[in-house]
Amino acid sequence: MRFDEAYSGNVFIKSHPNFEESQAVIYGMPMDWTVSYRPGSRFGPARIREVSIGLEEYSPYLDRELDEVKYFDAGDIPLPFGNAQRSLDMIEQFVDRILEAGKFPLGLGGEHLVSWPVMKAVYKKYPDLAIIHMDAHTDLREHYEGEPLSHSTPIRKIAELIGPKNVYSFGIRSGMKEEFEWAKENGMYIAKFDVLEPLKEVLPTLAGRSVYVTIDIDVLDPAHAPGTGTVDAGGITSKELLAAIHAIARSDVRVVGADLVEVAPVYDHSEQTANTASKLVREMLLGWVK
Ligand SMILES: [Mn+2]
Repeated sequence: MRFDEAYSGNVFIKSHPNFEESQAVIYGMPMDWTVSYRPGSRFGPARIREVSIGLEEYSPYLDRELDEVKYFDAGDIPLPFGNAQRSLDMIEQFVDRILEAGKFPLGLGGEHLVSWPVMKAVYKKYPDLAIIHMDAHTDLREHYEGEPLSHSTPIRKIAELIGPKNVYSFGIRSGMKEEFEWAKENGMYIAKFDVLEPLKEVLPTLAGRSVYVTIDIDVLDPAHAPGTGTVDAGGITSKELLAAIHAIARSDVRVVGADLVEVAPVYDHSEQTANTASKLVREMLLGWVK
């Protein structure tokens, strides 16, 4: 948790050395201790930073360069291994501090449960909040094998906090029958299988709203992002996910924070997942930090 001085270690390309002068803060949440399948996403944030050196600084999609956005890389939050509740509390306090300073939080996971305390913190500041969630999985379970702190529960938790009608999920292709039924009964929006076309329909209805965007890298097909814990066939292409980021950037919603989670380098033998993730982060910075 480094706010006051430039960090000389592994940082995202072109990070600004000064917290106070920055518009956005990149931070890692290296937690993977509640995953139901393969662990390893605790190493995601560091790998995304390392491969970011291979990025161009210019986005031909947005005609913008990284120099035009000031973002500070705060490093990884030093989370206590194995203690999910304390980790979540630390993440919430950390994000509170970023929001108090008036900056845009851009978090890197880590398993998807890390998004729950972030969204909670963002909701405290922006009561008109809506969530845009891109994922292969519903993440709407109440618990997993009796454990409510699980990476399959964060969307259920935020839906119960802010109201299910304020949560919009895209690209969903995996979950229990009961999760889909719960969403339907409670008026929560779920776009199955696709992201871009349904997103284009939803965005005008969210015009003027504060929106937090949480992206699970496994919304991508395993062919595009094999380096993740819970792969699921039948996903979207990286081209569609980039177009979705740009559609949000060009819409009238006010993006107030975002995260990208579940990159797990140990399964990422070609490094294509980390490289894709770092490009997604560049486009999120250039498109959403204004
Ligand atoms: Mn997922």
